[in-house]
Amino acid sequence: MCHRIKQDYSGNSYLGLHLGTQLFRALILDSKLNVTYVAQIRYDVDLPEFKTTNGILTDGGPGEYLANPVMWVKALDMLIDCLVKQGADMHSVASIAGAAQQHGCVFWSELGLRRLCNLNINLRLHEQITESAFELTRTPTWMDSSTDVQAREMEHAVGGPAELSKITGSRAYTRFTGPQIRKVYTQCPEQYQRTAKISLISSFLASLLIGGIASIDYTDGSGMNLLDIRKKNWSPTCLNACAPDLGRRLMKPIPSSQLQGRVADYYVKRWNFRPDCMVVASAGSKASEMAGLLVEKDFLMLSLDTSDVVVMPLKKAPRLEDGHVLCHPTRRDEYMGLLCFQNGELTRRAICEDVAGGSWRRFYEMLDATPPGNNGNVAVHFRDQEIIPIAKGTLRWDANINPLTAESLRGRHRFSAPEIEVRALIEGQIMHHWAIAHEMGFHQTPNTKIIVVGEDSRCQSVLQIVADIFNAPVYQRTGVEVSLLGCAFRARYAFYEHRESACNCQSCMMPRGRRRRLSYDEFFRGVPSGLKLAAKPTPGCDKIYTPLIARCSQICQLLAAKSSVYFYSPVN
Ligand code: XUL
Repeated sequence: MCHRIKQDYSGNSYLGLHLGTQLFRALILDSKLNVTYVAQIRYDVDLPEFKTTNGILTDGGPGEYLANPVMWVKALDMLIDCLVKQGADMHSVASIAGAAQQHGCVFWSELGLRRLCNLNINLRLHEQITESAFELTRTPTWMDSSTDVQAREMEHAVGGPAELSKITGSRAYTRFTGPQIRKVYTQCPEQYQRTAKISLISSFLASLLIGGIASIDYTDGSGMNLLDIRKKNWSPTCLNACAPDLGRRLMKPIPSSQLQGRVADYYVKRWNFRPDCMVVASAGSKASEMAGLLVEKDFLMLSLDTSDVVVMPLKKAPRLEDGHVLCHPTRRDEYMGLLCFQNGELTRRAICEDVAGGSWRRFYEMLDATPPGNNGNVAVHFRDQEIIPIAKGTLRWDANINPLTAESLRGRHRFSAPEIEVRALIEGQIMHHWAIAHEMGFHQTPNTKIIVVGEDSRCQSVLQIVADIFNAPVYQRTGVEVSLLGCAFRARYAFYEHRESACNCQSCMMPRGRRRRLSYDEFFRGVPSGLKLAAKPTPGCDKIYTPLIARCSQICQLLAAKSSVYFYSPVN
């Protein structure tokens, strides 16, 4: 008799955890995929003792954006407590999947490994996974851009940026984990020597859950400049270009749907998790957004969040000069294209502080008080060093600036009204995203949907600007944050997959057609994606934006040319 028929899974629930830059969030779905509990920890507010600004320590050297991993450990402890206090029954959780901000990493000490593998039920997580569990208590995050030298060294060692991109899907980027590990190896060799294991932030989360070192999944491994994205294994050439003996400090990479193991006994005893609760590989945050969307084709996702990110599904892995090709989270041997822009929400927030005293309501009213195209006023704000192009600085042009004059280098100091500043910022960001996506080979068809997600997708006027600049319909999702949902969906699917593969009974083997496991897309087909049409392009909008996009690209080129003096130090 088939245990699938015998067993009743209707009481099961599925836990998603997302360790983001500013927030750590949790979500529980019941067996019908209804959201039953959500909880969140905002590091700046709920963990003030770690003294972060927007979840990050920015008091390091130039370009350094770091975090104390103990903060994330404590946040996990508090988050589960919070779910339990709300009444969540952790015993119903059949499986857990996580996601995290990409690229950042954690250097485990020998002591840390011992403590992780022997979690003590009498202590809270952060009382045992303390600073001594790590060789670096200020560990790099995705915002860090302090590894320009190491990035160029890695490219040089593998035979150039194109070769590195051919293997790993990206040329070397400062925030990618390989250059970050190389910086630790060259600048803190003793700490590197003592490091027992290196986790990405995502696999660090899974490690805390299983009480042992978890593997890095293919999606997040693709953001390291170390994974051969076609062979799905660490590239020996890239490992050698990064640091000695690196292979033994990393676990073998695994598919995102693979189980890491069962939840550690600690969670069973402390919060009443069931002993067979499965922990699935954690993935990168954008891969998790892809998994949460439940849209199969003809779309581009624009995530307006701490970073702004463009993500698109790819059947094959193209060779890119810039931008990233990552393994797809839910489709074997498929990929996703990713473009990340450093100047997203934090830049919008800084301008909002500046012109509207921090009031988003006032900020968006200002946006509404200006016409599409802003009468030719356009600005590019790379307050933090931008990723594509590598550039820093702000440049404002009004309609009178001639790009071929010296004036174009200085631009305007300020626009004549704060409203113009607001529209110039938003339009400048979206035009830049459009231009780079097209440079990277994004082809729009008449069926293309632009799906806008993230914290800053709440404003209708912003969505209208996206529709007009992309000249395509814009869709928005209702409900909980898509990355978090992606985690819970992946947990649900992994439970299904595991159950299917564990079953060898006669009724499952016959007829043969019934034995075929549903793909992720098939499994969730019919589940509402929560997408709704949010904005249609205004007729004639291309006449306004086509010339403005050209001017915006000229501004970006000028900023990149100016910045190259300060930021590029090619390796001989
Ligand atoms: C993507 C990237 C950021 C982080 C933020 O490459 O660096 O989007 O993933 O979580």
